[in-house]
Amino acid sequence: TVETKPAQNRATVRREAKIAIVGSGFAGLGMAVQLRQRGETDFVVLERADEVGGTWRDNTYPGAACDVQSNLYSFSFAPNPDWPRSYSEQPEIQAYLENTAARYGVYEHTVFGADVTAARWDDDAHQWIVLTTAGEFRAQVLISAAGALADPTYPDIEGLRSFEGELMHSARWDDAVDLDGKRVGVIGTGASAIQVVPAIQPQVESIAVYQRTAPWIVPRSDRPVKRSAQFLYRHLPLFQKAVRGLLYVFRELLVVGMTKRRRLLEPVQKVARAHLQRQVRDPKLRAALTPNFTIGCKRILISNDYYPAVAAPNAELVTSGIAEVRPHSVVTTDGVERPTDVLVLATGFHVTDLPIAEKIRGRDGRTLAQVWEDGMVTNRSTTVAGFPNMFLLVGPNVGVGHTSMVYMIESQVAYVDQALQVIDGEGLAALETTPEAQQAYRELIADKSKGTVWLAGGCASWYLDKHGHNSTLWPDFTFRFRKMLSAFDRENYVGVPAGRELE
Ligand code: N01
Repeated sequence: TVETKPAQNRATVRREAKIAIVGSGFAGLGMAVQLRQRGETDFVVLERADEVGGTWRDNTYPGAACDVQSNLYSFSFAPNPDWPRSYSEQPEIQAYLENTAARYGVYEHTVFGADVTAARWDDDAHQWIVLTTAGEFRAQVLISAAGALADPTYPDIEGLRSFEGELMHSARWDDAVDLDGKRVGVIGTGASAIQVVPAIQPQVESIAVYQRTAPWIVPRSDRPVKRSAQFLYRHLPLFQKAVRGLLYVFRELLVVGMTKRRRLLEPVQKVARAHLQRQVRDPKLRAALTPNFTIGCKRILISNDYYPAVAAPNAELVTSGIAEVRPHSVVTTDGVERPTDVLVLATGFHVTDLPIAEKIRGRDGRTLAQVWEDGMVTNRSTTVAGFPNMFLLVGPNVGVGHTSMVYMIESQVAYVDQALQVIDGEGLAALETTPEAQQAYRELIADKSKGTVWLAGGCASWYLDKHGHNSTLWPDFTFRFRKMLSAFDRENYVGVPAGRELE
């Protein structure tokens, strides 16, 4: 057995459990709660950090907030009537996740400081052997909820390692770094950068924003939630449910433009263009901030304060590429050297090259990453042939750029839970999907992705893998994803009764 976090829970967790869940972000928590609700308690949650929360725990940079309204970006089983703003900031979301974990008894299953270093399927014992920094665990079922926005990418820029000022990735913010009066450089202009730049710009002496590709930005309609609304949410849960439903439907309409009729994105692009026009007066700066691809090809960003921050007297938008980083400066390809005290890398995450995929080895000894060399293949985004009793949450083609990931996570959790009940109900030692089901799903994704703005919008993004395939996004309405996962497709799986080998 191993002690769980002393401050939060008093339990001990067995090193051999029926189910091991990797990660305790939205996906891991959602899965753990589902198991508890069904009365399944023989599981362990392996968490590398010292708190639950996943990417919301890790992204503490100033200005970190969600760009999906909280009424939608929350668990359906745990509506929160007390969200203070329509779009919550990181501390509120993190507090919500910690509360949820406490309320539903997840802490007592969680081992903190357990970073998975390797996991391998033992075909004789029909078990996963999971090696972590907190020792070895064994489980019949492995559920990876490690997430896609878990491991930051550090750009391959010459001299970056030689930088002697403060260097931090947006996803690994260090509060101890004092920004007052400092010359700051921010590399990247994605969702993270456009939040951190306005949050720190008033405080620093100067800020240089290194932009490789200008993003599309639309206005953010954020406001405090009125007390009357909170009152209604608390006493009339159906009202909050209705608001959630409306938000869901409204956002879902965007999918039509992204996947089927790109012309429907034109009004959205117009709104973004007008937003830029209104907020940036200088024509030269405006031109530099104007994207050169169709809106939606990359994630559409929302902000009211990014453009004003970049247009501020102490800010500079740098569009020349970075040639090298020196110990105290950044040099661009036009030969300009900018003295820099603090360098912020808002350069994103390993999404199409998931680090966890290098650690999990299936029946034939190959890692998921090796099996996925030609592209990430799965059955219904959740299971992989050759990896018995393994389930992926927030794996390939589950991402959504327009709506709440929590909806997708809950769809997957329900599917995995059904699979677990099949394993129990049929007394199986192992359950594994077929290569044929995988191939069919691959074709379905390729077919649905054809002509989408992500492939045809004229941009490069992390939505596509190195082969140019959409391996991250669900290319259709999200209710279709839910429908697809609503019933476990038993016919696409081979079950191994206890005591037998998989053919
Ligand atoms: O990362 P990104 P992010 N030299 O990969 C640039 C979620 N999220 O952390 O566009 C120079 O989107 C890169 O340039 P380019 C959300 O799903 C959500 O911002 O590739 N620049 C780009 O500008 C989001 O999509 C919220 O040309 C380099 C930036 O770095 C995802 O997280 C908030 C470079 C990376 O953008 C990731 O967003 C924050 C280099 N070598 C994040 N390498 C919500 O509100 C990279 N770049 C919910």
